[in-house]
Amino acid sequence: MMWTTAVLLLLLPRLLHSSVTENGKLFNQSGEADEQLSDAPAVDPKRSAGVKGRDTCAIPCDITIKILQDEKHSICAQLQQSLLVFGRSTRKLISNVMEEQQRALDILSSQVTELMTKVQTLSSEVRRSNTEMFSIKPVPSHGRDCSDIKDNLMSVVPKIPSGIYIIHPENTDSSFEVVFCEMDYMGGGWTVMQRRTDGLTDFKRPWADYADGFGNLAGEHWLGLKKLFHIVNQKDARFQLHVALVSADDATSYASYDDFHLDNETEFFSIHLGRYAGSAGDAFRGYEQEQNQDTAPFSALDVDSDGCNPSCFIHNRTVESCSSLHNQTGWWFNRCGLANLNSSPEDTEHNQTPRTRILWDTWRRNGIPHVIKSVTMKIRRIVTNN
Ligand SMILES: [Ca+2]
Repeated sequence: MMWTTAVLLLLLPRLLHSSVTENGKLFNQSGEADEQLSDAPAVDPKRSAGVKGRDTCAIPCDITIKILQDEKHSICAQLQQSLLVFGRSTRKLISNVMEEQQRALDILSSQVTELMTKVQTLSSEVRRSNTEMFSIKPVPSHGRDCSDIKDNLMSVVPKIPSGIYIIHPENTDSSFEVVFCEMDYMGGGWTVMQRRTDGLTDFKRPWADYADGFGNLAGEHWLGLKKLFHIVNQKDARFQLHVALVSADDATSYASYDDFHLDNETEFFSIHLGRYAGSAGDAFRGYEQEQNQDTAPFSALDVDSDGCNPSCFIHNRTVESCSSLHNQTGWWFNRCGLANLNSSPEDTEHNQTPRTRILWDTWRRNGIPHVIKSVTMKIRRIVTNN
């Protein structure tokens, strides 16, 4: 390769200066005929200038021509040989470059293949995790209540979160209901029917609101008597009621009833309670028969079934409406009674009567009822043999 290039470099100036024609004439680059190299006798310009018309060749012209022709043929042969060598070298060079490029392409191709494999693996991983998510997503909307949702999800997810779920109780033609499910408290599966914590939700409501429900499911709310009726009156289902109380000084207590159901709206959603258990006392039944709120119908400010008809005498006061006495809230009043969990956590209006506050009279310390700052009422299915 190196010597070929050297020969070419030696020959190139000469080749560029002139080219050889078939008839033995030499042409310069512009194509003009060089008379000195024609078949005519060679003439030395200096000599011909002095001796005009005389043959001035030192060597006979035919010999000079022969030498030049030989030289020409030799140059042509060398040129052809050089071109051949150059061609072969060029082909080899190109071949080497192409082989190198091919190798680089092969490496790139294998890298692309490897990346594609990784992408496919990742895609299948994503598809698999999506499938797993979708497989549990519809389950929460196929429970009849929070206990049913818990039972359905238990085999699918290790920990069921508390939160807002869609339920569809049996024997209802209504649309799906939204409820808050407590899945952490005492084994979970609780459907929250009432929560009172900060007093930010107004519980001074008419009958229609207590029938349909109001408030914020994630915070303070009343689920609604109609929804509650549908949940607790499902076929082959029995529910327990749990009342969880927190006092102003952060003491906790509870009252539990092993059966809880309601009559329908024509019976004013009368409450029915089973056996009591707990630490807060049975305020629903109170100390005396006339304080017993079990089987009492629900009353509100505009629907009065409170047992004070026309009036009761309570704490040296004549009372016509227990709802009015209890901060215009709704409840299962019976001659007002000793329990009303819908009153306010705080006495925001500085009313001096304790009946404007959350009332659970049987939870006492040193004979004095606790000041209650928050309460949650929740229900859960009781496992039966039916
Ligand atoms: Ca009344």
